[in-house]
Formats: sequence, structure tokens, C-alpha cells
Amino acid sequence: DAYDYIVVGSGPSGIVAADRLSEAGKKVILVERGRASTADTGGNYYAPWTEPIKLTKFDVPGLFESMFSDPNPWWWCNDIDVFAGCLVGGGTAINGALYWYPPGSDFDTKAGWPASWSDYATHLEKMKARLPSTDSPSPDGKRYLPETFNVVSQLLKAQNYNNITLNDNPNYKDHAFGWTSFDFIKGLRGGVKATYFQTAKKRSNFKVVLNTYVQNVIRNGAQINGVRTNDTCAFKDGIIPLTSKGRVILSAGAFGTARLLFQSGIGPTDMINVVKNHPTAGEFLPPSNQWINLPVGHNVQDNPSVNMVFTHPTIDAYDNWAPIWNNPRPKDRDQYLKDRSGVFAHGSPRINFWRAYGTPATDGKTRWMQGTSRPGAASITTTLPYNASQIFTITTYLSTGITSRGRIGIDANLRAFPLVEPWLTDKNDELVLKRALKDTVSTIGSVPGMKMIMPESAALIDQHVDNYSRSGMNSNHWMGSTSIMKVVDANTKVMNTNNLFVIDAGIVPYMPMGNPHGMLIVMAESAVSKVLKLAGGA
Ligand code: 6FA
Ligand code: ABL
Repeated sequence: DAYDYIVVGSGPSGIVAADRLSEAGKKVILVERGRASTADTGGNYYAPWTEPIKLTKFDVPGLFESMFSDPNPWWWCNDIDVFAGCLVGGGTAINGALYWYPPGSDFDTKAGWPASWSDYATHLEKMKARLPSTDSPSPDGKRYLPETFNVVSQLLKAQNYNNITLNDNPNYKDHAFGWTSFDFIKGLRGGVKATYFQTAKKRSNFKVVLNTYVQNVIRNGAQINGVRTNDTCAFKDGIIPLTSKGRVILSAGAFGTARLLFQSGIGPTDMINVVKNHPTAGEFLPPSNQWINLPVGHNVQDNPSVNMVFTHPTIDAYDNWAPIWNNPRPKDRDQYLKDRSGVFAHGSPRINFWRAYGTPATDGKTRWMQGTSRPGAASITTTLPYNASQIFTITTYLSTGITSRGRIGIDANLRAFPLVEPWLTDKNDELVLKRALKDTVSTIGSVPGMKMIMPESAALIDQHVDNYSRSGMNSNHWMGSTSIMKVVDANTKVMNTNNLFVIDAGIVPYMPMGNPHGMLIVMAESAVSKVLKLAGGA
């Protein structure tokens, strides 16, 4: 059974691509290595208290923080060294679901996008039509645990920030704050798997296979003939073939796609040689005269982020989210069981803010900072006494404009990892991050009762950043490993191939403004429309 389009990976990018291709009448197979996630995808990983309503860990927004405390976290990709979701929905099945409509700067030619991408607004409208955002996710219209918003907004107002509905004005990203925006729907994790995936599944020309690991593309020079999987029962020799004008779209994520390309003989020679020396993967490589030398894995970015922890007498730290899986607060549990409203209809953050910085960087570039605040804290190191039931965290990220870059690679066991860590490799990023952290707390005196506990004072911020492990700055927003115009062309086709495409975070050449999955859906809408228009395909 041959396909017009084989899409590898069911993250936000792969699901949007597969939905639009099948909508256009193409014969499409979506191949996902992981298991089902939410109930509407066939998942059944229930919390003890959500079993009666058959909602999984991935469905209930308020269970998000339990991703990081589960004793058996089977959904993380077990061969990638950083957090990555390997299940239906990819990162969007397990992420914080912060959801931003991208500003124009996310698709700017100055950021490395070809001019043909400047119609991003058309694609943004398509996304909004399928998946509107909400900053008031509980279906009863009330906002729960609002104290963090109230305290941090006082702090920011004293710095002349404006309180706006953030997604009403995506371009307003200097001195702006607002309620956190999500893509939850009716008290459930929504996102692409509740929308685009559901329409695709209804089409007879669309097929999805789970638990199916793609190892490499089958390649004869520039021509791709299919993909090799680990499922030799469903597919002869594990191979899924393409029709004569068919195409493969890799949407396996910034790490997953880079590795698939290495295993297909595409990338820097040092990485393809790692594959060549592998006992089983090596034999599937094309001969070395067919290797395609492209900077796959280079030019990688992720937001550097640093946490600061505070207390305030009005904050309810929500027991630091520890009991939510086994012992939720009975009132909140019962409210959610009744009509999916209340604390469990929210994610953990409550407020987000942005500010632009021209200085103290010395390279003349503007860098944006983004702040996220939530009740509780992932970890606290302090010598100060504090009231644990009143803690909250402000995470400060640097986003658009950062210049630091790293590299993704694979080790001898084909594990993917940051070969060169991307955080603060450029001193200018470090200068701006330190300044942004100091500015954020500069008005603490205007918020009666607010205390800083990590670091122990504003004067210790430089030291806090210097002592912060670089990998602790990981924000899970990996971009750039198959950058557009470096690895793929303006139509997302891998250079020097006829019919191999990449549509995922890897092609994004520059750090987007916000947590990226909204921007990635728009990117995928734009990319798939270009692929459909490109002559020569099925
Ligand atoms: N982004 C946001 O916008 N808001 C957030 O709140 C947010 N939070 C998080 C977060 O809390 C965590 C812990 C993580 C890890 C990420 C977060 N992100 C957030 C980032 C966001 O989820 C990612 O940027 C986004 O999901 C990236 O989308 P992509 O389409 O580029 O790639 P994915 O990794 O999502 O999906 C790849 C899929 O391919 C997976 O389903 C994987 O199982 C599959 N796959 C990989 N290799 C494969 C192979 N060889 N064969 C078959 N399938 C494969
Ligand atoms: C994101 O975009 C980040 O990638 C996540 O790291 C972040 O969640 C979510 N959004 C929500 O803001 C944090 C959790 O709140 C922490 O408890 C956890 O320690 C951290 O992710 C791990 O990276």
C-alpha cells in the first residue's frame, strides 16, 4: 500500500500537515512512534480520581505539574536527553499549553524567513478559526488561584507595564502583561489533537499508525522512495512505500528529525559517521558518495530561562502541586468531576509579561524577555526561613533577538542530545538576562508583604545566574536544527533532495516571541500550503 504523503511524527506540526494534506485529497499516513495520549486519541492513563470520568493525565489541565513528579514517565522520548513528548500530540500532549498568537516578528525576513513567508497572517487566521485561545479556561468563566496574578501585576504596574489581553494584540510585546493564555477547550486539553487530528481521522484517505518508529528514509540519491520502520508485521520489511510522485514529511521534532536525517545519510559527516559505526543502523545508510552534507543540528536555539522564588501572604502555593495526582483537594476534585471547572481546568501559570531590551547588549540588537509566574516552585535553594504555603515562582526567559546558538548531535547509541549547549554562549544574552531579572524585582518594595527567597536578595542576581547550571536554563523550546534556507529551502524541501520535506520546530531560524507551539501551528499551516502548491508532487 503506497502513500502520496508519509508524515513522520504527530506533534503540532505533523498533525496540522497531515490534516491539510488529507483535506486536499492526498492519500496520507501519519506515523507516530508513541502511544495514545488523551482520551479522544484512545489514551487511558487515568489519575486515581479521574478514572470514573475516563479522563487521562493528558486531558486534565490542572494535572500538568504531575508530568514532572510521576514515578513512571513513559511519555518522554526515551532516547532524547532533554524533555520531549513521544506520544500522540508530541509536545502538545504534555506541555504547559501556554498558547500565543505569534507577532509579525516571528516570521520576519530579518529573522531569516524567506519573503514568501510574509503572508503569515493568513495562516494565523486559519489557526484562530480552528483553535481559539482562552485566558479564562474554566468553563464557569471564573478564574481560580488568581493571587499570583494579583501580586505580580502590582510589581509590574510599578514598572509602567500595561495590563492587556495578550492575544488581542500579539505585536504588543514591550511592557505588556496579562492573564496566561491557553489552548484548552471546555476544561480539557484541546490543541491540535482535539481539532486538526479529529478532522483528519474522519477521512478515508487518512491513516494513522502508533507505536511505529521510523528509522530512516529509503533514498536513492535525491529520490526518496519510502520510510523504514520497526514494524515488520504491518509493513513488508518494515517499509512504507511512496507512490511515484509521493513525498515524505519529517515532523519528528528538532531532535527527532535531525537524527532521522543523520540516519538517512543527510547532515554533517561527523554525525553520519556515528551512524555508520552503529551495529544495526549503519547498514541502512546510502553509500558515502550519496551522503548529503548539510548543517543539520547546527544553529540550534532555546530560550535561556532562570527561576526566582518569592513569598506573599496572599498566595496559595497549592501544596506545590504535589498531591494533585493521588490526593487532590476534595472541593476542587469534586468541582472538576462535576462540570470540568475550577482549579483543574487551568494550567499552572497565571500571568505572563514581555519587555524589549536594547541595552545593556553592545551589539545593537534588541532582545525580548518573557516572564511567566505560577504558584509553587520546582526547587528552592535558600538559607532564608520562609512559609512554604505562600511560595510562587517567576521564570524569566530571553526570547526573540537572542544570539546564542548550540548544536544537536547523536552519541554512539544514537541518543540525541545537545552536543553544544545553546544557553548564554553569547555574552550579550547574559548581560540582558541579568538586567531583566534585576528590573523584574526592582519594584518589590511597592508590593507590601512580597519577599524574595531565591536568590536571597536582588544584589545576588548576578551570582544566581553565574551559579545556575546551563542545562537548568533549558526551556524545552528547541528550534533551528534544520533551519530554513540552511537545511531546507523556502518550500521546506530538504536541499539536494527531490521529495523530502521537514515541517517542525527544526526549520524555525530564530527564537520566537513566546512559548512556541502556537507559532509552530502557524508555521505548519504556512509550510503545508507551500508544499501543496509546489509542482511535481502527488
Ligand atoms: N510550548 C508552548 O507553546 N507552550 C508551553 O506551555 C510549552 N510547554 C512545554 C513543556 O512544558 C515541556 C515539558 C516541553 C517538552 C515542551 C513545551 N513546549 C511548550 C514546547 C512545545 O511543546 C514544542 O515546541 C512543540 O511541541 C514542538 O513541536 P514539533 O511538531 O516540532 O515536535 P514534537 O516534539 O511536538 O513532536 C514530534 C513527534 O514526532 C512526537 O510525537 C514524537 O513521538 C514523534 N517522533 C519522533 N521521532 C519519531 C520517529 N523516528 N518515528 C516516528 N515518530 C517520531
Ligand atoms: C513552557 O513553555 C516550558 O517549556 C515549561 O518548562 C513550563 O513548565 C511550561 N511552559 C509552563 O510555564 C515548567 C513547570 O512549570 C516546572 O514545574 C518544571 O520544572 C519545568 O517546566 C521543567 O522544564
